[in-house]
Amino acid sequence: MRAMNAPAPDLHLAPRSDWTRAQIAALFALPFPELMYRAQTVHRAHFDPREVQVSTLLSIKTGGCPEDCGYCSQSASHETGLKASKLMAVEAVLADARKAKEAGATRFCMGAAWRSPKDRDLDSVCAMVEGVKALGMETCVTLGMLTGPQALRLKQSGLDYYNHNIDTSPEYYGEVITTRTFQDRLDTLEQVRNAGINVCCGGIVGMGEAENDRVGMIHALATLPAHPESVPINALMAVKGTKLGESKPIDGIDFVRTIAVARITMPRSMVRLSAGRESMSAETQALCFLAGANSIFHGEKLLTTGNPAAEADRQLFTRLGLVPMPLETEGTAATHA
Ligand code: SAM
Ligand code: DTB
Ligand code: SF4
Repeated sequence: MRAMNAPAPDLHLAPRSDWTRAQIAALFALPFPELMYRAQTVHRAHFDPREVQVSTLLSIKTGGCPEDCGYCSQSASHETGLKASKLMAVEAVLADARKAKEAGATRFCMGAAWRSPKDRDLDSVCAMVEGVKALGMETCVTLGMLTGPQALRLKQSGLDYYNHNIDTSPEYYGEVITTRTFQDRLDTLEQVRNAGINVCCGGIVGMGEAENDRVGMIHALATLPAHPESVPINALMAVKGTKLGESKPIDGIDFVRTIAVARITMPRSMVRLSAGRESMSAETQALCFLAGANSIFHGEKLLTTGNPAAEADRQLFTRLGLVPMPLETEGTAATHA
């Protein structure tokens, strides 16, 4: 065993896209102290470990989705008791964005339960993006599959980020979703990247996947032609009535390991501790930040499910000595070398 204060071998502080599955599996298998040490070393090479970027989510079009994603409360294939609604009016969205800004968010993320947007709907979404930008916030939308021209329209309206998750490993994907393929996801990600929009892409753990699927998921993300600027790691919100509604919660340490491996393999990306914080202890969240997570969703609702109360997050930041990441610092590390 090397001396405790010797530098860890095999640490790649600069981004690389040639990770092998074996290398990623080896990271998952590291003794926890070693994994955390490496994740922190990488994190501190690129970020101030006290800073956490704060985003707020809003569901601008809820429910009635034709896709059959096994985890999702909004799929028309599931009886979850969720009330479907039409696309919100632009002014109502901007009112929510203003509140999010007042509550400290620097990015406003708007989600729609679509397989893909209709061009008419995109007019409204572009107006929302323009309005949120005018408030001085960063913008993110997640609308399902996009064509190249749709991605370009969003870029022209000032969109900063597009969220489109690969969700799980290529092999497990078909167990979770049957109405689209893993390749469909990669195709949209390519359109987003080609349009010059920052990519927000991650996945969900706790869907009954094996550790090898977590390896495959991180491998798929870390070997994209460019790393996503933002990598959300979600713990499944098990919603009654969905195919995965009875799933057993993921073990906290396994969740932290996934965050740490994302941090090590995608050194300059923002790693977001996403869905699942509501039922996580302050201690588990603290471990996630120590493992290199540096972004959260703030606000009492995600899209349709719960998130910690504003006061709980305020206390968490105070207890841990964390500070919201100023807008100016965002993106400085994520810019690809
Ligand atoms: N319909 C679009 C799509 O799927 O691309 C955008 C909205 S969809 C709700 C955005 C992402 O939220 C999904 O890709 C998934 O990763 C995440 N998500 C949805 N339901 C979730 C749940 N119950 N628990 C954790 N993450 C979830
Ligand atoms: C992401 O990766 N997580 C967010 C955001 N991108 C759109 C969504 C989480 C949704 C959790 C379930 C819900 O609230 O419906
Ligand atoms: Fe529809 Fe998105 Fe939910 Fe899948 S995750 S059912 S595409 S809203």
